[in-house]
Amino acid sequence: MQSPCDRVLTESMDAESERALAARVLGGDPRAVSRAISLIEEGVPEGARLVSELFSHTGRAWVVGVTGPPGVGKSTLVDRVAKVFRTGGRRVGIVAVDPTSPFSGGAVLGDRVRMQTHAGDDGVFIRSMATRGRLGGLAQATREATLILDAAGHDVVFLETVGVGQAEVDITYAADIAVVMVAPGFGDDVQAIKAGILEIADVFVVNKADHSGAEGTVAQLEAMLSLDEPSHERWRPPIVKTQATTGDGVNDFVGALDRFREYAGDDLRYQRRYRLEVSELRRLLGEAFWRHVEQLVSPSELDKVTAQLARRELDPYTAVDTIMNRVLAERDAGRKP
Ligand SMILES: Nc1nc2c(ncn2[C@@H]2O[C@H](COP(=O)(O)OP(=O)(O)OP(=O)(O)O)[C@@H](O)[C@H]2O)c(=O)[nH]1
Ligand SMILES: [Mg+2]
Repeated sequence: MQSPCDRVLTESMDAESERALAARVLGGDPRAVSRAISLIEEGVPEGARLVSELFSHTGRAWVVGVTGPPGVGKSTLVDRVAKVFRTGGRRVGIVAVDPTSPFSGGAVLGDRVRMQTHAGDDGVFIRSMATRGRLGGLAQATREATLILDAAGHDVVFLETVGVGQAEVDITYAADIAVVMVAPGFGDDVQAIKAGILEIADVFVVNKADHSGAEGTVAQLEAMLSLDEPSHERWRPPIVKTQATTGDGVNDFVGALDRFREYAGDDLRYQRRYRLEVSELRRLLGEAFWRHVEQLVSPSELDKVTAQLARRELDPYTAVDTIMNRVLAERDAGRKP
């Protein structure tokens, strides 16, 4: 058994190793970055403390969200762009998210191939993340992984994610710029992703330009864009054609990113970050409140309320009021001397 003295010693050692890890992240050490992201994925308090410690060192990286259907060529394109940025001396972080697979098997395998492409280059950090069954948790983990890469001095961070426009998997909200990728031969994908797509895309990429039908896909997108009310006051999302496998069009794509960055300036970037922080704050407060509920209200009591809801003996709003009042009453009782 630990004596109180031992415990203090262990805690301070832990705090010390956490500080050491934070320092190594700030120094750009890839192994420390990897460890930090694992802590975040595991959802352990050390991860949260690390984010707290590093947060003031973030905000410099340019975060590029790349989203599109499976197999459209996201990873291939991001690798190409990473190479262009590396030539310019910029450090690149890549977070690939696979919300469809609970194990991220495919993504991990893909990453091995990608690691080889950038083997020996410490300026490129690649990491896959899986849902582990919690979609909300994924968005949080992705956002926090981005913060770690930012703190570690990556100039550009790519967030690669499958799917478009589904709020629950939409991690582009954590991005400074949202890229939507499509390709010919993906059936009705342009139609399928229509809902919500125009609001989020800053740049469209039509990849696999070598396939016949690329022009048709571009035309479809153009038609969609001209029909829609301009959601961006001055910025009309460009449509860039690429062939990621050969690198054709990649410089145009980089050019489009640069132009948007110039257009967005500090103002739009700030607005998006503000919007992100609003939802982050709500989410964290919600989680903190829920932890509070779990501490104060027993599982059997929560069960009882849930059963009442299921049997329609109670409505959800009254249920929330009841639990809120329980929490507030417990808090007040705790305050009494
Ligand atoms: N012909 C052709 N094939 C391409 C092109 N870009 C990518 N591919 C191929 O398409 C396949 C999928 O590419 P990825 O880059 O893995 O696609 P992804 O969107 O990252 O896929 P997921 O991560 O599984 O959603 C690979 O076999 C690529 O080589 C292209 O421009 N033309
Ligand atoms: Mg991929």
